[in-house]
Amino acid sequence: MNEPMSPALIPQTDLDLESLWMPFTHNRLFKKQPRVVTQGDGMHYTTADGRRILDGLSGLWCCNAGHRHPAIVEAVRQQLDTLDYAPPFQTMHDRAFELAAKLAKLAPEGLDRVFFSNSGSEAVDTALKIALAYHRARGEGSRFRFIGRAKGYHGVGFGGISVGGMPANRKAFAPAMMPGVDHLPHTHDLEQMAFSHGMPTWGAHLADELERLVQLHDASTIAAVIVEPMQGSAGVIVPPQGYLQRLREICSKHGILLIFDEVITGFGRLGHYFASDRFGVSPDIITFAKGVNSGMVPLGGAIVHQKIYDAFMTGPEHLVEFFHGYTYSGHPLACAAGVAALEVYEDANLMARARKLEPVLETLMHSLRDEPNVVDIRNLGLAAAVELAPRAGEPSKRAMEVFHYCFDHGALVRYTSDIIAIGPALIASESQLEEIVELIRRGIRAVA
Ligand code: PXG
Ligand code: PLP
Repeated sequence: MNEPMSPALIPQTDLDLESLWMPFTHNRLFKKQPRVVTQGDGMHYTTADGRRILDGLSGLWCCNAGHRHPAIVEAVRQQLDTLDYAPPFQTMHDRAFELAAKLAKLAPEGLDRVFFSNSGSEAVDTALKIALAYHRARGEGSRFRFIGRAKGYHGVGFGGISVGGMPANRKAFAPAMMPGVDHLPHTHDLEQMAFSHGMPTWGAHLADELERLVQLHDASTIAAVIVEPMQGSAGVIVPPQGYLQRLREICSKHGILLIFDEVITGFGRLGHYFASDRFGVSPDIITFAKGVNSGMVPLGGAIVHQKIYDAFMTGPEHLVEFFHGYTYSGHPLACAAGVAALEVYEDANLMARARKLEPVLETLMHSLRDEPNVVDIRNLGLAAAVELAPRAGEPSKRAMEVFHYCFDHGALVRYTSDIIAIGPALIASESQLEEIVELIRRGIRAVA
């Protein structure tokens, strides 16, 4: 383990920090105590002041093969030497076809048409638009509603924050919320499921709320239900056993599309290429991003069931079927990285590795149970969280201090409200998992 250094160490840097408006960051406090990273290698970052930081979060849930994996780096380098960019509207390049074919092969049966975006937020926008246009193409244009879920995170586009269930992400934009959106309740209940190992046994009945919303709005007005199979951003909220199956049954019964937002859960986070495989539940659309190319170049997209694609493929052949797309839909560098990353996952057997590490991480995380202020511990795959009681009058401060402690002492974790979350890369060693959890333990003790 790294030797502890003095807390709140301010990295020595001559960078001008003022011009950059940082996303989802307390900009003023950050600029007083900057954490600036200049290099990444495998499981580690190096900071501007030369410290090694063990990455407990795969960057931001994305560098699933670790940093600068040589095979992915080489693929991007070769792509740069071959083709920089080609327009995706009315022209296309070879790498996008290659990656789409690979994804179609990996995705659950029937989901075999891929639309590329550059991020998870754009993937969600794409999926919502596909759902609306699909129903319209089939003469069911009355289906305009979306059902999201409390605590859901679906990126930051107007569509994504509307179906999302994070009050803070919606508050300032309330007048611009998409109309016709309702939400399922979330599945997190400290009294019923605190300290569950893996999937909680309580809570499948919460899916029946969907039946109530269908009765309320009438099935003929509902286009799609969108959920993260496991909620990531809200702090690793694991679905109750049987819950996703029930959502699937109710959607199928009423002709409602089911969208799994797998931006975090895809590509190994749960020990499989898709959470759908892990849970044995197939949605109609999967959104992905992040781990698809191990975070090397921005890339996202939607994988849709062939029946959906086919519904668009009507009318004169010379007319555009779907009025949607991005300048960088399937950028060559991003796709080259994607093809290489999928090969790395396969060749190094990283899905199996994640499954093997899961019980190790589970045991380590649950060993934090008796530490001060711990009110819940959750885990599934290579994702885990420890929830702390908030300090009176200072919500999220306790977890923020643990986060700072960990970074100052050599590990990157994530905090959201009073939850510390981790999502290490699939290449992590057991001793690295131990190191991360031990730093969290010391952090929790230090800020108690
Ligand atoms: N859907 C889901 C399920 C996500 O987790 C997005 C969409 C949006 O992706 P982009 O690429 O537009 O950021 C995400 C992103 C966190 C954290 O709280 C999670 C995400 C992003 C940043 C931080 O740990 N998820
Ligand atoms: N704004 C303007 C003025 C544009 O011309 C374009 C694309 O051509 C966009 C936004 C959308 O950009 P992107 O395709 O990168 O999402």
